[in-house]
Amino acid sequence: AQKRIEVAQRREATPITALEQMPHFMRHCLSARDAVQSFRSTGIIAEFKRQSPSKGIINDRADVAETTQGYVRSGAAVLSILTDEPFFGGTPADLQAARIANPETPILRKDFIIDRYQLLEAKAWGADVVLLIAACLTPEEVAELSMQAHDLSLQVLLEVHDEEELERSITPNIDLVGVNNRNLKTFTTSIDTSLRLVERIPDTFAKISESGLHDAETMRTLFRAGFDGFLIGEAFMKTDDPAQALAK
Ligand code: IGP
Repeated sequence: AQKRIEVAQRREATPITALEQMPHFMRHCLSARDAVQSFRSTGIIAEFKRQSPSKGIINDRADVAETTQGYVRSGAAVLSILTDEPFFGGTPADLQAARIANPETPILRKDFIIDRYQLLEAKAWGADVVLLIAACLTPEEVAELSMQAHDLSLQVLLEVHDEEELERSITPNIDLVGVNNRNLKTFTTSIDTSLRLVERIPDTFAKISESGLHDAETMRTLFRAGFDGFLIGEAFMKTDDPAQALAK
């Protein structure tokens, strides 16, 4: 409900015709899916995240351009930029700054997407792929939004937490399926969620394990289980120098 109000306010300030005039709107999108699946890829989707509901402030000093360039230099395949302000302290300006700083890396708009207007924003700000969270959307909404995303040449990452969400939400217009290891009720993370669900994700989609990932050994386990990509935020952002964190 809060998102609905937020979207309505932004639509009031910036109508669709204005979004369509923005410089990145006509830009050719990069493939996040190819970036994680290609032979030499690290599969790492590195996230810029200042704060979260579960951890509070993680890092409120890091510069988005410097941090994301550091991620890319150290091998990130894709960047994930939070644009949700109320819960995660992200902004549209963060995404636009990351885009300008990293012209050749696919970027995920990380937000709670509930409306086609947000897809147009993602396109205008320079994103290549959007997150759709199964827990927040009906199967019909997932189908509709993913079709609209594809019409704009944006790829779609569908996030699921369990078998039920996966089975009800899967539609052909999805490119990547992410299993969130974080339990939304307790905020604890367990990679068992990923290991349990991976076999149920059809091979037509890239497979991403999300949240609570900290070490290379865990990523090797997930890779062997069939995952192509790993979404990592806090492990990088909580260090003194997030730009260097992935290199270590
Ligand atoms: C990153 P972590 O534990 O490495 O910081 O997790 C990412 O998976 C997490 O930020 C996330 C998220 C989300 C944030 C996953 N799904 C949906 C906001 C909305």
